[in-house]
Amino acid sequence: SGALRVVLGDQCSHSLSALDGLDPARDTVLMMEVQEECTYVPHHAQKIVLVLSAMRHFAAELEARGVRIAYVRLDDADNSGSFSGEVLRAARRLKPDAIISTEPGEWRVREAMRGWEAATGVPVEIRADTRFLCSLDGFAGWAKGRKQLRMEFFYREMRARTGLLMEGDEPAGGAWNYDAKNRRPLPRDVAPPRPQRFPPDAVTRAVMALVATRFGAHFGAAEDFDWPVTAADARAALDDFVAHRLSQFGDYQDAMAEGEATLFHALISTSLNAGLLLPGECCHAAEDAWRDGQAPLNAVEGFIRQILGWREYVRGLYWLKMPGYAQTNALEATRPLPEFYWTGDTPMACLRAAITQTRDRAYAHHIQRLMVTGNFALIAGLDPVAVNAWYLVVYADAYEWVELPNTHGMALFADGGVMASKPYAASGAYINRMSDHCRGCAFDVKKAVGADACPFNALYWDFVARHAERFAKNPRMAMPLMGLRRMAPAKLRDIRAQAAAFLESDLMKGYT
Ligand code: FAD
Ligand code: DLZ
Repeated sequence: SGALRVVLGDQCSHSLSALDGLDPARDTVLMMEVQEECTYVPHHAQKIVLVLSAMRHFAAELEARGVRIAYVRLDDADNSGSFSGEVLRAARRLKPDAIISTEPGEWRVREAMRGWEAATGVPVEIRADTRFLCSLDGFAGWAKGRKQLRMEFFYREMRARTGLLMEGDEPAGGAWNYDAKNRRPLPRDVAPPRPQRFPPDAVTRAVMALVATRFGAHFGAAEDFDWPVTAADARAALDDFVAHRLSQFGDYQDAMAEGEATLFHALISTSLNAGLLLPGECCHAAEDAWRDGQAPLNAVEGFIRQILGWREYVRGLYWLKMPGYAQTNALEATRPLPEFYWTGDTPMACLRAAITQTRDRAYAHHIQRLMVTGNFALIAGLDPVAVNAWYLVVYADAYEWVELPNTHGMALFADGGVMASKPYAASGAYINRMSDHCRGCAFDVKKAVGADACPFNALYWDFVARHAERFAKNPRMAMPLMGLRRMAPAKLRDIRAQAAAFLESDLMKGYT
């Protein structure tokens, strides 16, 4: 008997290390749809559709290449419901001489994987996930001895190491980072191009029906599914982005607009994280567009930084800091998640837009996640455990390795500054500058006090005042702290009373 090669739902890549050296005459690939993975958090219905449909398509591709597949469907009668249960069942049935897997993306699953050898009595080989551009050892080596793990320095090393956007030893164009150019709001006369659509095929429609029946109570609806589920479609999505949106990606990277869910973003995280696209492939496609004169350097550098920099960095940080990372609560935030995070039912226009769009499409772009839902959670002092769980549920691209550092570290500062050098706290003025949401909002963004005052304003100053001592020595907080000191005591008192009243109001009612 040959090896049992295990492929998980976010490992749908032909270059997966678990498939290296596969012998079609002897080996079997095991893929498992299991209840535990669908419910360890109640994922958005579209995320479950995405993963199960990608798995079914990938299994069919492997089969077409002559690979023997043991595929367990969610509704198979004997399905035990968990990875460990299914590996055991397959080992008993197929009697492999080895089990070969690729390290999983989540701590939880790695812990389970460690038990497979003892449970089955078969040697288990766990291979590194070579789809990432930085190995876990490489990241640990970079981090060793550093006081601060700033993404920017990691990114520069990755540029030099990969040669992406390099001219000899120098960064292309003479600078590493063009972020200062990437902060424009969307002008009224600029209409972002509609992204390519991916209507579900018969395989996906069958999964949609299964998910609607089994997980009908989960957030979001399976019916509106429109994500790539094969490598070919994922590549088409990348090509569509490079051809039609990349050139303006940089300019409007931080913009938000009412009714515009995707702007100039790439919409490739769902494919990258499921293994349908590889990070190197995305970076090279963008670099080629710049070298061919199709996109400016600020756009291409901005895009490559997200993938080569941020994506690799958060993964390295996750594995470096887990399992303790998820437990920290540096700002001692304890407030329950308000119900409107699940319903979108709030008079605050920016939050309503971000949350209803998240429910409808399992997607929001980075600035919505960071500066609207994330910023609100930060300044209102929402409990990081509840907020992390929300982000893991609601996005089709959410896996803990990428969701947790972004939420816990970047958005909530709950890691006390491991990831971000200052909290991303902002008042309504930021949202007003970067979007048109405030125009149609029930609240007045210019006011901090009064019945119609924008809640972000009072919450922001309340946050700064609450944590003034903690941030007194942080140079990046000097400006807001100076603003606080200059504020008349009576005004600050009114603002903090406004924040306290808002936090106790019906608008903040917790989920029951
Ligand atoms: P684009 O804006 O077009 O960017 C291109 C690609 O760069 C993305 O597809 C993604 O792969 C990568 N990227 C960009 N920013 C980041 C980042 N900060 N970390 C890692 N990769 C990045 N991303 C996820 O993939 N899964 C998550 O669960 C997730 N949770 C987040 C939670 C919060 C609170 C925040 C602030 C960000 C989160 N992100 C997450 C990062 C980012 O918001 C998404 O990757 C991005 O919005 C995906 O849309 P896009 O493909 O259109 O990205
Ligand atoms: C997210 C997900 C879901 C919903 N279902 C499955 C599944 O049934 N089978 C599977 O192999 N993977 C699934 N996944 C993805 C896994 O949760 C993911 O592989 C682990 O979290 C490790 O990153």
